[in-house]
Amino acid sequence: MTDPWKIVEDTFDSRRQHHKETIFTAGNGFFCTRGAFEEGYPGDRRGAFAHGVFDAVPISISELANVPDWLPFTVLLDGERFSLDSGRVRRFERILDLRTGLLTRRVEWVSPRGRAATVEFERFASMADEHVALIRCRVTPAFRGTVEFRAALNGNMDNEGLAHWRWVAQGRKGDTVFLRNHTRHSGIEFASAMRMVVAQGRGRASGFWDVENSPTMVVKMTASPGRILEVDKFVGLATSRDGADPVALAVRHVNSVRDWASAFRANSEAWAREWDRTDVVIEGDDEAQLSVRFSLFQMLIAAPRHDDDVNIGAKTLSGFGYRGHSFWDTEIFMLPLFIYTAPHIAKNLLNYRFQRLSGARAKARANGCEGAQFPWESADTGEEVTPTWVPHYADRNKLARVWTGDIEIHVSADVAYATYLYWRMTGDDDWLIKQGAELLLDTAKFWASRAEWNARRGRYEYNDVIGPDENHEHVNNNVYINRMAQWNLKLAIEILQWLKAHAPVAAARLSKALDLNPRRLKRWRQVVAGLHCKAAASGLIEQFDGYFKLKDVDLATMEPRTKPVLEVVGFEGANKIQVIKQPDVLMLQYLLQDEFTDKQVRVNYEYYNARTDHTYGSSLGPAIQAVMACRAGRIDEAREHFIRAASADLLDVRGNAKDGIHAASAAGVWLAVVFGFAGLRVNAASTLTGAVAQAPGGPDW
Ligand code: IFM
Repeated sequence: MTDPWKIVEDTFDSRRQHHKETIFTAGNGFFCTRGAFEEGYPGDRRGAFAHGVFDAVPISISELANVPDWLPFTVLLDGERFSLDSGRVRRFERILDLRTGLLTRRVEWVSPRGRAATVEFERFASMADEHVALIRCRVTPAFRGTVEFRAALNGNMDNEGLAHWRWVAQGRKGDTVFLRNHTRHSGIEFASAMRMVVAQGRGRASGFWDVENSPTMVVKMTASPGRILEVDKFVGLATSRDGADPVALAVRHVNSVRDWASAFRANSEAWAREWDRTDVVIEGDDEAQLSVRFSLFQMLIAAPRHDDDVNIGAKTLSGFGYRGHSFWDTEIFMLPLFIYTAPHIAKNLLNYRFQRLSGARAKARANGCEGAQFPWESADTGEEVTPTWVPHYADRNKLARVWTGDIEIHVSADVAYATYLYWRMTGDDDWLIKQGAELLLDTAKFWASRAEWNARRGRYEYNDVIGPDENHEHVNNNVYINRMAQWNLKLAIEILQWLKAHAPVAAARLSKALDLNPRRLKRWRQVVAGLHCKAAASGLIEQFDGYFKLKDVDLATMEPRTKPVLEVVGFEGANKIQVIKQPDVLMLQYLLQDEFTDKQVRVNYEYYNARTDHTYGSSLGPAIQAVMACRAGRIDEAREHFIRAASADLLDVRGNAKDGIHAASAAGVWLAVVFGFAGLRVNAASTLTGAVAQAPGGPDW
């Protein structure tokens, strides 16, 4: 029977180790560590990432640096190193307890020379003190001899070949060993400190090996059959982002750990508070229950609770994928979860954007626009960090041009959407006045300046863009972009009115700072009225100009298939057919739900559902598709879409879970449950008075 709180693995398959490293990620919102083994395994992708610890990298500008490794813990049975790639594994079990974040591994092992023992590891990143992590190693020998435990901190880490760290110092302060490194370019310091404590059995000798960049503590014990030997490794982690002296901080935190039991109790209590706020209970379907909890767990360990200068990457802190960069995934998929369950986290994430307005302004300026154009991929500084070229999927020796950083412009409206949703749901006027309003007004300024007047057709347009569906590049008038831009502009006009009435000083300050003069506001109204957003009489909405003229391909004729349609037909081929990568028109209908009748949703759902690459297209798609299937009355299909989203990582549907958790999909699972199956409707998208939504020049659906 499935335990709805536990992810269980009962056999180790080295071919799946990278996938499982992602699944068994542990963390606490400050840092996360992939589920690599303490003692290592050939070819493992060891990785730990801490929020905000970026360093320079060619082409992609900045990436989260794989921080010094706190895991190393080796065990020697009579001098033979315990390792799953040698000797004989009689039994293997690994369990992640989602309730407390405890990761346990139990291996019955026989060494090449025949020493048998049960070796168990437990680890957790404390949710009570995010600068603390613990490992416990328990050995039950079936032989007489010695067991040696070696615990280390390892600064020799890289990002799959790219080295970010320089060794600075290491040493010992009493019982505590520390290691200090700093990033090569951004100059961020990372300090780790550890203590080793014998919890059961008596140490025969203990020592400290001052190995450069890998300080190691050693305990050697006498083994006799059935006598448990248990050693704990307590670790403190801190960066120069946390204080001027990260070593002192790391040492202070590790020294605050009294013992395993009390640290685990505090951790469990902190987790209980998280689950109180976030848990979703599904009765009668343990698999669905487990996958929802797994998704929520991944969100909770990635969420910055005490830092409002960082964002959550598209792969959380669980892998090397997308180099730790953040996308619209945060605002549209993850933020709703936090807005409704943990608004303090949502606020932190929105402040990250607020603090990067200058980067967004610089991007707009560089494109000849005004206001704030948020980057498609964002890292530490807020500048655009999308790579312009990446290795081609068909031939890694060739390069493919990436256009998203240039023309996937909808992210500015997505940030505005989340800003508004946060305010609308929390009523946090103070934040709106000090931060949110500027985000809403400056994104509107961008949209007004980016709009092009088409004199022949007598309308405003956004040309040469990419909408959420990235199968089609360089399109004109993507309806998601047009309508979200229009919504953003209308909202800004209303917010300014609201500010004038409720916070006149802020209204005056922002009007002056952003030059919101009458001429500019008149242009905003003109763009709103003149933007092209039309539907056919049937209610069907064309995704962009000319979409309906593209070749209509029956997806079934491409089966069986193991890769995205984009890779089957190539970049140019994808631009010529109607197959889409993820919801686009439906995404719009999902966000601005009040604007569409059930009939309009049904018509568009039927049309676009049949033309979406659900299995191998974007992982962002299935969850939203599930919500819209519910709205269209297609409950069986909704379940299929939901399962696709829920198994994206657990079953590694796309074969790339090794790169990290698909964060938007994980958060989307919650959206599918709450807004899809449970049918929660919140009229959050309609503006303040509703007046603007009905103003002349609104969409013509
Ligand atoms: O933001 C997404 C995009 O919508 C589809 N490609 C992957 C990105 C990161 O998850």
